[in-house]
Amino acid sequence: NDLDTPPDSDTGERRNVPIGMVDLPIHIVPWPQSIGVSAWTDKITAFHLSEGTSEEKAAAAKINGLSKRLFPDAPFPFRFSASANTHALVLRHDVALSDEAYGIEFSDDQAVLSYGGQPGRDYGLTVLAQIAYGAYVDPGTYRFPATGTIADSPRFGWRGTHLDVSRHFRQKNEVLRLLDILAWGRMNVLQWHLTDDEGWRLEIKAYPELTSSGAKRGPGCQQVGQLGFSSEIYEGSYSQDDVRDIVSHAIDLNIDIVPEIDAPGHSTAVLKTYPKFADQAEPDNSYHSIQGYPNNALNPAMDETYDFLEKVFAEVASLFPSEFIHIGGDEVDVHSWLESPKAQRLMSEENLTGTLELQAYFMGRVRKILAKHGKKLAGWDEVSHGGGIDPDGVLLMAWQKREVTKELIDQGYDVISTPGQHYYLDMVQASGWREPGASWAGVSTPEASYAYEPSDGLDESKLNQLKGVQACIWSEHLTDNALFNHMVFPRIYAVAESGWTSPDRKNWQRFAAASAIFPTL
Ligand code: TNX
Repeated sequence: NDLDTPPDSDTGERRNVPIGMVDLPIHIVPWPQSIGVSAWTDKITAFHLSEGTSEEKAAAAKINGLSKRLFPDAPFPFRFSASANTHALVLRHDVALSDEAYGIEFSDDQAVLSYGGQPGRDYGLTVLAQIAYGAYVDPGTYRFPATGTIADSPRFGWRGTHLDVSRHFRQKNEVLRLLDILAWGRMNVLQWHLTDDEGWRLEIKAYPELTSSGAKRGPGCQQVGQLGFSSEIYEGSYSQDDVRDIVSHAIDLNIDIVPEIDAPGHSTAVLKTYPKFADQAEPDNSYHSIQGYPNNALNPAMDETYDFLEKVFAEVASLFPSEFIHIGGDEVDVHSWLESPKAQRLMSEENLTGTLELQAYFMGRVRKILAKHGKKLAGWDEVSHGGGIDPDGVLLMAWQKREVTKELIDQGYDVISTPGQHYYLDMVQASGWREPGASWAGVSTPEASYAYEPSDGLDESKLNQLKGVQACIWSEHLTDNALFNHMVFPRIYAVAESGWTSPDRKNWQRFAAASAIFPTL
């Protein structure tokens, strides 16, 4: 008796619904791979952990904290309780389940939650909290399935969100809250876009001016460009202590933070802060990036470039425990190198036939720097241009259009699907002058984002190279939290559900109704 299927429309029969009550919804996002519920409990106020290890009790307290932080205004926050006389919750570690898998068996007086590892345990508890917040009856009471089963594990191992904090900065507490929001949707990666033309946001001890100067724009500051013309100084950055706090919160919530240092392009903040990293022979103003910044790329033929990156990546690698560091690689205006004698010399020494090949040469060298620190390279799809690099262990984000996913997979790369047309949360959601956002990739309605299937058109035999999906929060347009919320919800959870739930189990109406339990920033 699956809740996917509506009640029988001939008889209008509902499943064991108490007289006088409408059928209760179940809001779970993302929707489980298997769920069947046939009866509901009477009102209950909390789950009592009747048995459990100290880790299990701590996990329940953690999910209490998560839902309390997400919904501070809920008058009676749902909780897992230590006191007796409530519905019992039994936790069971099950070695047969994978790390992220969990299952729940509901019966009249208890629920048994089996889990593979810490993520599965936390996901199961989160799902119970979601059921409570979705089936809120009257102040302080909830109903739960009294007979039913959930068996669940994710479709993809990478269910990511990318956050651009360069164009518009997000305070530390907002980043912490975004991690809570991801955890609520069982997402497990934050790609943190820490640097761009408009500001460098991460403290680097070897180059303190990157933040003391490179994180500022406005009157009297160096950076100019599309966001550089405000009448006040705009600034913001994270100290390394801030980062440690954020990383530890993420680990607690089973989220991997993948830092992104965007190179060689999108580097105005670096080049204006440290003019010595710019090739003085390049013309000042002849070439512009797509966002209008003149010559904003680090020069791949200068030793200074690699010295700089060595020191930066050494610090980044020590701050973030992630397997990958994302090095950007997008939208490089390679033409400025045409006028650099150093670049020309290197190209002839290395037999490089063009500037895109020079870009690929740069990627290969950066990859070696990362490897020294035990990190693998992730980048945008342009890392594959100009001949690309050896795809072994390289993860690329396919952003430009759907076909790119297939092209990269055919070249041997592991790929995350993040198409601008569907997964860029800065795209407008409707046409019309009042709808905020960018539109270079078209209109991206929440329903279209939800419907996008990342594996369409891929060879069956290569599906294992599609590692997951990612929502991208580019922030040129996100000037305040109201805009952030308007653009991010519900599309972020549309991507979360595509990352978790099998395509045949998705249902837009059911998903849209669950927005009653979506938080905001
Ligand atoms: C393209 S996607 C960019 C970003 C912009 C975004 C705006 C990508 C790798 N680069 O620099 O913020 O479009 O939608």
